[in-house]
Amino acid sequence: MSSCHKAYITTPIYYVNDIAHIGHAYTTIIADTLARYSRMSGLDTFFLTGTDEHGQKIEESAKARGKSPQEYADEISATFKNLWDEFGISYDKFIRTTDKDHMKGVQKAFKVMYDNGDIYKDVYKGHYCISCETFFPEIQLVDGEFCPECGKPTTVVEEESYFFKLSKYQDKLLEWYDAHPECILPRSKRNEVIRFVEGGLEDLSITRTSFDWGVKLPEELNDPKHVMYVWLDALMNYVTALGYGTDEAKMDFWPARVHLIGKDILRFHAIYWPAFLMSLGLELPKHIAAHGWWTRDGEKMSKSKGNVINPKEVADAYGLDNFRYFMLREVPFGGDGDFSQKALIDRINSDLGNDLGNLLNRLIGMSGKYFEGRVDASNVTRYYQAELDEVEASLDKLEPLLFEMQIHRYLEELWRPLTVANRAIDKYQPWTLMKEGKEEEAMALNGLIATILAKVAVMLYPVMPQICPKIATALGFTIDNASWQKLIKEKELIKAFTIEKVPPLFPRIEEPLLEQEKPDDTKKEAPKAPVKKEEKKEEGVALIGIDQFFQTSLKVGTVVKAEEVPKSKKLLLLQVDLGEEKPRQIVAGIKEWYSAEDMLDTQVCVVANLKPAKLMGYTSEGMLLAAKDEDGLCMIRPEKPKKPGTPIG
Ligand code: ME8
Repeated sequence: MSSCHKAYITTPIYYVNDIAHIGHAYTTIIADTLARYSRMSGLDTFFLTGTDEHGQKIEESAKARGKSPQEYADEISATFKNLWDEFGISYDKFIRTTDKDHMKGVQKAFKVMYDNGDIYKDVYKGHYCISCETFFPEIQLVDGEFCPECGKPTTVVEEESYFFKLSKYQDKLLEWYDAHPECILPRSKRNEVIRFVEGGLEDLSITRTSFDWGVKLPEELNDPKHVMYVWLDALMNYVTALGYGTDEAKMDFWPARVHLIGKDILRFHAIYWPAFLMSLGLELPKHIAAHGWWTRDGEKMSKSKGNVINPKEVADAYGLDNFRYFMLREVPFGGDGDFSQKALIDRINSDLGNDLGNLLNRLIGMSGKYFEGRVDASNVTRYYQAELDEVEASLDKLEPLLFEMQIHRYLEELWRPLTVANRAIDKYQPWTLMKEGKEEEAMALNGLIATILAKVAVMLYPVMPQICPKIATALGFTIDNASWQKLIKEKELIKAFTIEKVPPLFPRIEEPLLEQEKPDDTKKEAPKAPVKKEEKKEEGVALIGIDQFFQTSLKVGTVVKAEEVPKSKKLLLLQVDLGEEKPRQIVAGIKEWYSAEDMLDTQVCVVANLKPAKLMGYTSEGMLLAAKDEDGLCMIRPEKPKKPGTPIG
């Protein structure tokens, strides 16, 4: 049985009736993050993913394409595996339910449950939804016919079937939920499950005779016309992957530390699966963690709308690690999330570019300018103990947050040390320290910043496994169990090193990099009611949705340099600080009303996500907001001074 030094982490196994989309990538990336953290922290880790290949749905999809189910499953399973390989997903095993060992294990499990008296034969009469691969009692159907989950028509099934005595486990399940408040995460989901089980459990039909594409019953039962219900087959993957029923050497990883799933399949994992395990006499998983649903720009994704997000396209366009960070940071685990390019770009430019990338650049700049690239943290505790304490207090909170699946809070908390670092530079000003001859103090500040960056890089590594090693290299160390031990567990400072310059890790992104997909014309939406003219226009201006408004990035900036554009009557050339790595150059047509001197050191409002344009040979990277009437033009400015880069909206 699994000791506390082992961590077994699983994703659902994905149906091979479709290719991977953002939802599959999300589950897999969370699991990968947990697995990477487990390994880095020295746990013996086993990370499982794979594909679910049997059942009526797959049989029908294959038929529709003129392929055998096996051929079809081979093809689609490979697309999942290839994508995870391209994404560097660190799985230890990719299981397929058509694997021989898996099928043997499922047969063994069936036999054990049968011998325990938990399986009996009867006739199943009822409704089946092929799309959800789920039986529904008549009472749950919508209008007596349609699936309550997906809305598709169900088929009436009346066939001989083996049943699993689920009802027998009702009380034991309730005891388990009660004794283990964290068995289902987030905890609110556990209450839903408890209410469902308290409502009464019916025995579960676990074999079918009306199609063929599934695992046969154990030979001893001598009943060849039955195949196993696809969910029984699929759930067993979590133990057959460890060798259950064949070579059981890896069974010491059981029970799973966490089964990661989407909320759509919680009932199978939180009710059927523990009941099967009880029947098999196996321990129950430590956690079943159900995440929410991704939509796109506020809408459900579907092929007919043409708005399904291809994770590879997003990762190729925006960077895999940026995509990973976005998905994990944007949505509280368990809640639904909306994918929009604007939200992704904001996370990259703000959290990653401004807070993290910029800090590394500041460190490289300071060390280069004052110390020929040297960084030495020996005197940090002498000058900056308060800052260190604040950083360590945040870092101490991280590990529990991760395994409670509060991954967004993990990342939020991990950003606090970056704020401490950025604030320390602004407060202690290395340039002033150097001017005042306080070289030791300035070097200690350098050491503080490097130490913070190193610790953040270690803890961010599981989420951003490509970029964090680059940060570590610049800081002269490698991310592994030893550095995690020293920097995180033992709270050590970074060893003295000479910094390496790195190209900017998070180049600013000004506009969406992916084209919006067009709806599929073959499946036109129902015509919408015509919009009345007065609803559409206001004073001749087309009305826009709030989403369109938020596509404009408006920010407060401070003019740090202003000069005239030679030979131009209208243009001033401004450098405007927007809180970014370097000021933006903005060419403004305001010279008739403002001189360069008028503008210097004033605050302005800037449209920050315009495509750069050239005016009189100068690139302009933004536009100032101003109001103009017959009396002339005036700038729009914040009423009180605001930090450069403060968003307006
Ligand atoms: O259910 N948002 O496989 P599946 C978030 N084979 N996650 C999503 C999503 C979305 N829009 N769409 C899918 C099955 N997912 C079974 C599982 S396990 C023993 C058998 C994710 O291919 C989410 O994790 O339909 C969901 O649970 C999983 O994909 C379902 O994948």
